[in-house]
Amino acid sequence: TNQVVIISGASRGIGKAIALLLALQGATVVAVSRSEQELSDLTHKTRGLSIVADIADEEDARHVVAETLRHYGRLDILICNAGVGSFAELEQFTGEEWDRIFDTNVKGTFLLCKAAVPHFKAQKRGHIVGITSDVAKRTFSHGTAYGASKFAQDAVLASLRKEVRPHGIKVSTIYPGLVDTYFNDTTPGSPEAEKTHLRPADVAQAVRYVLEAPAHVVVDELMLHPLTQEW
Ligand code: NJP
Repeated sequence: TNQVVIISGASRGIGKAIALLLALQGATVVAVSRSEQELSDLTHKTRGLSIVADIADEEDARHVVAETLRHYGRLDILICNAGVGSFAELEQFTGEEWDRIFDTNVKGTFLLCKAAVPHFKAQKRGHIVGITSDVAKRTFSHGTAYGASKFAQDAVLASLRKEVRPHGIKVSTIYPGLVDTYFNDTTPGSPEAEKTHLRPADVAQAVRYVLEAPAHVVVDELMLHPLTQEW
């Protein structure tokens, strides 16, 4: 269908796979990230709109929603996917790195939702999909900053779900295990990762599933793992 969907972190990895799948299905994709070149390569394929923005910046986040509405006159779906992570023992972490992770994963999700929700409320309809992580539900060593940010991002989305349900707005949270992307400066496509990780397209299929639920159904949570992953 011709639904208009904003996808943060669409320049690569999971966000890009979501953008390609939804565009293939007829959605109008608004791709958001900080890197212009990758976005324009993608927009070439999706024939949608790309907006260069840092979702941790309030003005940028507002601009993403305003520009989408100005360009298409509608917004149906917001996918909060952009995220960053790095992993180390607690005492190795700097305060700056902590802030970078929380600003992107937690504040970025909050700011995009804050920008989109008034529009969704006015039309009494809308769907927010958050890509969090299975580590929003478990702890692991070297994950003090990233794990805590994903618990917090999950709590933002879970609170919001209760807040906006009376307005006809759905909030779905997806919890993937390991995914073969550029996350944490890795390079996808190794034969090893093929055995141990989900592909970005697997997560995109999960997004498609939650979006295809009938109007009276909301998929609150969906967790998926590679069969090989012990968690
Ligand atoms: O990572 P990657 P993934 N403003 O690095 C963008 C979660 N997750 O696809 O801005 C706007 O390939 C960045 O673009 P750029 C993870 O926590 C992953 O794996 O140009 N955009 C790029 O498009 C995250 O929430 C795994 O640098 C910003 C994208 O985000 C989500 O999946 C496991 C931005 C990141 O692409 C997607 O990550 C899991 C900003 N401030 C959950 N900062 C996994 N990979 O194993 C970054 O459980 N971006």
